[in-house]
Amino acid sequence: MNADRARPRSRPSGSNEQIFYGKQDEPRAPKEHQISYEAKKQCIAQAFAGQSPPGPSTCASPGIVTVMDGANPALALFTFRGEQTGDYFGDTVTTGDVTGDGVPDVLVGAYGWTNKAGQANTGKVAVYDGVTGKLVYTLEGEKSPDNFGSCLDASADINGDGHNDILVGACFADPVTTGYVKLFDGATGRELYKWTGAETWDEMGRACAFGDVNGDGRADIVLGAGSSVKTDWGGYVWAYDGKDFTRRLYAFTSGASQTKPEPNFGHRLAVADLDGDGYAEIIVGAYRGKIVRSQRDQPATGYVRVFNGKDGTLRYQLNGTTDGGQFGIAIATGDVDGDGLPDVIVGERWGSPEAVHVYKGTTGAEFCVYTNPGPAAWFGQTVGAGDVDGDGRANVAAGAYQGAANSASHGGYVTVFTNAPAP
Ligand SMILES: [Ca+2]
Ligand SMILES: [Ca+2]
Ligand SMILES: [Ca+2]
Ligand SMILES: [Ca+2]
Repeated sequence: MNADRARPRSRPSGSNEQIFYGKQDEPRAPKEHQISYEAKKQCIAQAFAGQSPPGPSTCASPGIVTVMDGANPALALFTFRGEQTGDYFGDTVTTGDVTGDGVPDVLVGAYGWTNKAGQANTGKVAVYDGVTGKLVYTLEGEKSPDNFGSCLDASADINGDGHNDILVGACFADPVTTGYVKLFDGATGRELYKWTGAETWDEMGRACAFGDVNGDGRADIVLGAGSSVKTDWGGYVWAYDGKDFTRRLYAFTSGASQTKPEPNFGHRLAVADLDGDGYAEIIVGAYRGKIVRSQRDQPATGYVRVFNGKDGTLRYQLNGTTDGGQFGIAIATGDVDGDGLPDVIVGERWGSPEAVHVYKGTTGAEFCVYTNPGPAAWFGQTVGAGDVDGDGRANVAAGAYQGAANSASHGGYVTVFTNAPAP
């Protein structure tokens, strides 16, 4: 990461926004070529330290989202700002062509947002035009403490009108953090459907994603409830048909009922067709999961399970390396090795070392790992993938939410890695 070596080149005045660009680092290892740049973290949210739900905010300012040019990390395309101190604006971000002009738009969640009636943590999502950066519209939670915006996806056009549609979670919605996920029509912002958690404490809406699970050509909806006490202590994941929102295709649980600590199965998820058979796989993170289930003395390294889209069977399981490492706190997919099929990228933010692992999507074989050799930074708190250099292979991005204690900025940063030679 070399956050310590990063140096400021650009410091916009009039705000506490500071963008730092690191110098091009020498490769330290064959798999760790990197283009590094660092963004000042606006908000150290102690309440959102991983095990804790988003709670009373300790942020010093509204959140900020900066959109960087993938080809030129020195160029900020847009900067979007939250409205309120502690609104958690930017804690969830996604892109999708909601306006229908062919250019992806930017969606930013602010689950700590207080509505006009003064209800704290109602939450909202802002949709910005990807061409102009102008606000298109906002979606709002119903009431306190919905935490509307806890998950976000706009990667699919579910009703086929040429506008991508939007999934938004509200994981702490009453009664008692039952939670819900809503589907909105991207063209109009109108609510199309609402899925509510099965029971209290489920936290439905910790995660949500589109993907064509049943292979009929239309995206389906996958929902993560990161907690639970009745159905299964450890959380669950539901997949619903994109043509019939009432038809459940699959339900997955951790199988570790009543085992403490709860594994938080479904706290994160991703959906992608890893083997190219036309059925999207469901990739579920359980960041406090135990490798050997139901045994209390087993270390909670966290794990990720990959379920086959075609029949719902477990394809493979990926395991963390460190007790308490929170492997699975972040998941993304992208074709990193260039074989034309998506690979699986998993963050292990509290591992020894903090790491981001990359696995071949078809087999689950690890072929690349990025680690943080520096001070604790929560490297792997977020992960992403996209081809920023145009070579046809996805580049891996890793967020280090806490930054490094002795970093020049003492804030979080994001590193985008160049690809290693194809394995
Ligand atoms: Ca649509
Ligand atoms: Ca489908
Ligand atoms: Ca598949
Ligand atoms: Ca691949």
